[in-house]
Amino acid sequence: MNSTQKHVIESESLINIYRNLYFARRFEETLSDMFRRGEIDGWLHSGLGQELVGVILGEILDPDDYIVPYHRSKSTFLSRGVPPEALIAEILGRQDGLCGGVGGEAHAADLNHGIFGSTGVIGAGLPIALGAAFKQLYQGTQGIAVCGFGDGATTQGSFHECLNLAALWNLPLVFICENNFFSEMTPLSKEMKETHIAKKADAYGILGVAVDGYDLDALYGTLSEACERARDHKGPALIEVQTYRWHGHYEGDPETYRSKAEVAKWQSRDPVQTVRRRILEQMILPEESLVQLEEGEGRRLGVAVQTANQSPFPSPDNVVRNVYGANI
Ligand SMILES: Cc1ncc(C[n+]2csc(CCOP(=O)(O)OP(=O)(O)O)c2C)c(N)n1
Ligand SMILES: [Mg+2]
Repeated sequence: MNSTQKHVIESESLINIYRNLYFARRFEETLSDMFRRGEIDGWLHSGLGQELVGVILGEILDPDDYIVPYHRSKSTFLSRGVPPEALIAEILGRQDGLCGGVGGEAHAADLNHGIFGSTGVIGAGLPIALGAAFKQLYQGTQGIAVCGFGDGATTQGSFHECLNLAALWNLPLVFICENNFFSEMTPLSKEMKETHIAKKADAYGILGVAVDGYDLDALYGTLSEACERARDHKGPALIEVQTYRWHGHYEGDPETYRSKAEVAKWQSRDPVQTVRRRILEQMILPEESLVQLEEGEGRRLGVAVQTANQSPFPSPDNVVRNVYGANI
C-alpha cells in the first residue's frame, strides 16, 4: 500500500483544504495588487502557485508541532490559524504586525502558532528547525518540526550539515524543499549537477521522496507519511515538492528567463480548481455552498486588509526593542 492509498482525504478535510487554499490564493492575489498600486514598501516574494504545501501542513500538523517557514510560505501561516490582519500588518511594516512591523515579509514569526521566524538568508532556516526538532526529542514530546525552503537552499552548506545531524540524531524533523525549478533567475540545471533533490537524502541515510506538488492526493499522502514517521521516531525525511511560482522571483521581476508557455502549463493544473472540482464531483457540497464559502472568505480577507491598513507605523523608539545586546 502506498502513502496515497493509506491517507485518504476525508470530506471534512477536503472542505477545510479548499477554504484555506481559496483564502491563501486570494491573499496572494490581493498582496500582489497592493504591491502594484505602491501600497507595500520594499520587496514582495509571491507564493502564488505554491499555496498547496502550506495548506496541507495546516491540515495534518498538530498544534504542538513547530514550523520553520521560508520566504514564500504565507499559506503556511494562514492555514495554521495566524490572523491574516497580523500577517498583512507585518508585511506592511505596521505596529500590529506579527513582529510589531519590524520583521517584514521575510522575517515574520508567530510563536503562538509554533511558527519560528522565516529568514531572508537562504538556507538559514534549516539549523533553526534542527534546534526545534532537538527540543522536541530532548523534552520527550510527541511533537515534530517541519522546515520549508527552496531548491536554492539545497546548494548551501547548512542544508548538508543539517541533514547529516538530523539523520545522526534521528530527529523528528521533516525537511520540505519546495522545488520551483528556479533560484531567483537561475534554472535548476545551472544551480546544481544533480537536479533530483530527493536523491540527496540517500547520502545521509534518510528517506527522500519527490512528489508532484500539484497532485493533491500524492502530496497529502507523502507529507502525512513523512510526518507520521518522524513522530514515531522512524527518522527524518527530505520531501522534494515539485511546484511552481506563477509570478516572478519578486513582484516586478521582468521574467526574461522563462517562457509564458511554461507558466501557463502549470497554471492549467491549478490546485485550487482541482480541489473545487473534487468537492463538486464527490457531491460533498453543492455549487451554491461553495460560492457562499468563497464570498465569506473574500469578506474575511477584505476586513483583514482594512484592519491592517488602520494600524500605525511603529514608533522609531522601538527600533532596537528585542534586539540582542541593544541596551548593553
Ligand atoms: C545566503 C543568501 N544568498 C543569496 C541570497 C539572495 N537570494 C534571495 S532569494 C534567492 C533565491 C532562493 O531560491 P530558492 O531557495 O529556490 O527559493 P525560491 O525563491 O525559488 O522560492 C536568493 C539567491 C540570500 N538571500 N541569502
Ligand atoms: Mg526555487
